[in-house]
Formats: sequence, C-alpha cells, structure tokens
Amino acid sequence: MASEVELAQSAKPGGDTIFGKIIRGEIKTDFLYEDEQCVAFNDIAAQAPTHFLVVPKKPIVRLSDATESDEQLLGHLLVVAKKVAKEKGLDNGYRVTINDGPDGGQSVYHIHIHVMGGRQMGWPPG
Ligand code: TR5
Repeated sequence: MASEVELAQSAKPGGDTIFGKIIRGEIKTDFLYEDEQCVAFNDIAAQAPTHFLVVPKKPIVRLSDATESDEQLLGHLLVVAKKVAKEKGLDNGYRVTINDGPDGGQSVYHIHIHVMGGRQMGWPPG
C-alpha cells in the first residue's frame, strides 16, 4: 500500500474527491458532527488513538487556495475541531494539522483539518 507521502506526491488537485462523496452521503460515514458548514468524521487510517477530520462542505481545494471570503468558515472549522475534541475527551491536549500541497503531505484535495490526540505527539513532525 502506498505511504501517505507517496499518496501526497501523486495526488492532483481538481475535480471531486472522496470527501465530496462522504459529504453528499454517497459513501456511508458516521459523522461525529455536522452542521450547515462542515462535517467531522474519523480518519480511516488513524495516526493516533483519536484521529478525526473536520471538512467544510464548501470544496476549497487546499489552504493556499482559500481567500479572505473563507475567513469565517476557516475559523468555524477550528471551533468545531475543539468542540469535537472536548466531546472525545481529549482533555490533555491534541494536535491540529492542515497539510497543504505535495510538500505538506496533502493527499486529498478538499481542505480538511486533522485532529489527533490520545498519545504524546512528537516534534518536529516528519
Ligand atoms: O493527507 P491529507 O492531509 O490530505 O489527509 C487525507 C486523510 O484522509 C488521510 O489521513 C487519510 O487517511 C484520510 N482518508 C482517506 C480516505 C478516507 C479518509 N478518512 C476517512 N474516510 C475515508 N474514505 C472512505 N476513503 C479514503 N480514501
């Protein structure tokens, strides 16, 4: 199976993504949270005891494509991230990550926030 880095190096922006299918209900997914702007669901390849994604319904391709008009939405995603983290009992902290582009390790070109917790995180990340 391809590593995340290999996936990120070969992934290309453009078109619909797996997250679009999840948001539209074409792929059945248990949402941890949903509102009119975003959804949260567990990452299929968890890198920590708790690892979920917060994904806007608006298909912004990547952080570097976001514009000032997305300011409220991007802030909302962080507020939802912290709410779901609290519901998940991540009281000792957690890591919030956005991967952007090939060097950032992005493999799905629909912007998303990773929230990982339940273990000690290392620094620097790989
Ligand atoms: O590498 P980036 O930052 O783009 O993160 C993409 C994340 O999406 C990875 O952590 C993957 O494990 C995750 N992913 C990929 C799929 C998927 C998923 N999370 C939940 N459900 C998924 N399905 C149904 N299909 C995927 N291909």
